[in-house]
Amino acid sequence: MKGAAGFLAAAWLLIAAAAPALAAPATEEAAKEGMVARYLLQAPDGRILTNTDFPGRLQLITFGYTYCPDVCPTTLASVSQVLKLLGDQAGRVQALFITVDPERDTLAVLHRYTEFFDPRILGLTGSPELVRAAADHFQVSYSKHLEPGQPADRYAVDHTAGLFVLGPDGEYLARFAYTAPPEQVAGRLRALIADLPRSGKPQSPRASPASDR
Ligand SMILES: [Cu+2]
Repeated sequence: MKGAAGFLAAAWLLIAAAAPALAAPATEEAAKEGMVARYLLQAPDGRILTNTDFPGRLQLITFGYTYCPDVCPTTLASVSQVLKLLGDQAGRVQALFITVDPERDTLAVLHRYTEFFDPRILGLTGSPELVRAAADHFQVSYSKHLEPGQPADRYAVDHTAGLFVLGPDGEYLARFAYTAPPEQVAGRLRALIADLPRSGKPQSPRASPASDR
């Protein structure tokens, strides 16, 4: 698993490096009508987390599963690259990987998987019902597929790909196709971070008058 993910991450970086600077494709997508950015799930350290539990920070969310052969490794390698591009500002963003395969993606499995890509990525899971509820809110669909002749636990899970960005109050802000270049995602996040209230420094109306000029 580690080897395969590492290979995919390396392949992805090669592709990204070789891509010529063409016009940016339309990779930021409009929100679907009726989409609600809401979840109630569990992190590997046992914390129960909801979409409002990261006040003052952005959330960069993707749905997937650790046995995913291609899309999820590509997406998480991209998220890792986005965090690197953000540098010091990466602390204003919480990256989250929500499993759509809670039966196999235990807390320990999730933790090992996300840590491989970037220790700052937090895996989230829950009961099948809570995972389904979160996916339904985000209008992410997923379904199991078993190839004939394969053991029952060797199923694949087809799932909606892409990245969601939530704002400082846990509300939906933006959505990207999973093919969005990390530079584009990082650029958009930087602009959103610039609009965040300064953490820990309440904005005083009596700030230095010089700052008004
Ligand atoms: Cu996947």
